[in-house]
Amino acid sequence: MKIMHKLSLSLLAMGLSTVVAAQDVKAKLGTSLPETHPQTIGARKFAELADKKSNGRIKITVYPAAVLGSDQQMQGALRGGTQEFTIPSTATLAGLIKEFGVIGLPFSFASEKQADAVLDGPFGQKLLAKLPEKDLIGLAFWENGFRNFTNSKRPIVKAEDLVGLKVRTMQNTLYIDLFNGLGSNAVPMPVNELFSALESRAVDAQENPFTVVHAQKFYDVQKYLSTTGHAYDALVLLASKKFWDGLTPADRSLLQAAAVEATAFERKTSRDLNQSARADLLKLGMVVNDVSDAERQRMREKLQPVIAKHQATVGQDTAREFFEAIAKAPK
Ligand code: EAX
Repeated sequence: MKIMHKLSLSLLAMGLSTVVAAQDVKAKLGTSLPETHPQTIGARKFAELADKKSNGRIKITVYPAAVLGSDQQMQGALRGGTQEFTIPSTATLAGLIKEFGVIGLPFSFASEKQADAVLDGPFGQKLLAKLPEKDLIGLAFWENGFRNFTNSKRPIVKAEDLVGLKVRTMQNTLYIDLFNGLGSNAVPMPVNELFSALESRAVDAQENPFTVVHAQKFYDVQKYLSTTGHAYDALVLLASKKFWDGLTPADRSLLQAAAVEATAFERKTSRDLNQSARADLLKLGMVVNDVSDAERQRMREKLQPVIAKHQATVGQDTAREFFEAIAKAPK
């Protein structure tokens, strides 16, 4: 009798341990920018929060600076289920889901506050809802920031100064048309190939927020920084749908809570660093000029055909909803 009693107790204990113990989760998160950029600083925060909220059960390892590949290669790895998270510019998603291209329409957002309101509101959530059909889960929009222009030839004081420059752009038809529309020669490439292209003068110019110029050390190969602020660039915290579907509902809620906290942290980090980066870039020897509102307006007017073309590309309904959301959002 005693043996049966012991056996039933051990079976019960095994059963309970199987029911109670949730699985350990291991995940890879790749970013395209260096340790010092908010994209990777935010990624480490997200991993730290997931670890803390799961009492060490969920381990997300962060691989910075395109160690796991370019933004678009990592999106492919998520879709294939061989990588779990990445945080690209939404512009690099537009080839996969055309509606994401609307965020980068030039001169759309007036402030980060307005961008937050639109991206965190119904319009942004509608965009994120399009990701699962491409085997991706969008957890949150993060910030890259307003994109400015750097080059090795001359200050960009007026629109005509862009004419003839070879400009690296993201691999996104809107950005290619944007700079060709201003008379430059657009050269699309992943950001992890950009420093050497600038150093070898394969390209004269690029455009990115101050934080990217600083984190990628573009000040070593670019003399002029001109504050065109021609587009706001959002990032998106992406998960692999194959990975996500394999999680328990409790772990999905835990990671969503970690994403909310990490989003607020990343946006604050981005804004703080963007302020200090401009002053640092001056100290690091860049010649910085503010492009006047009048000249930015002239660029916007010159770009009307490009903006009209890409409103059609993203879909007129999407474009209309986007501008309606902007009109309603606080500046
Ligand atoms: O993914 O490719 C770019 O210029 C982007 O700003 C950046 O890498 C974010």
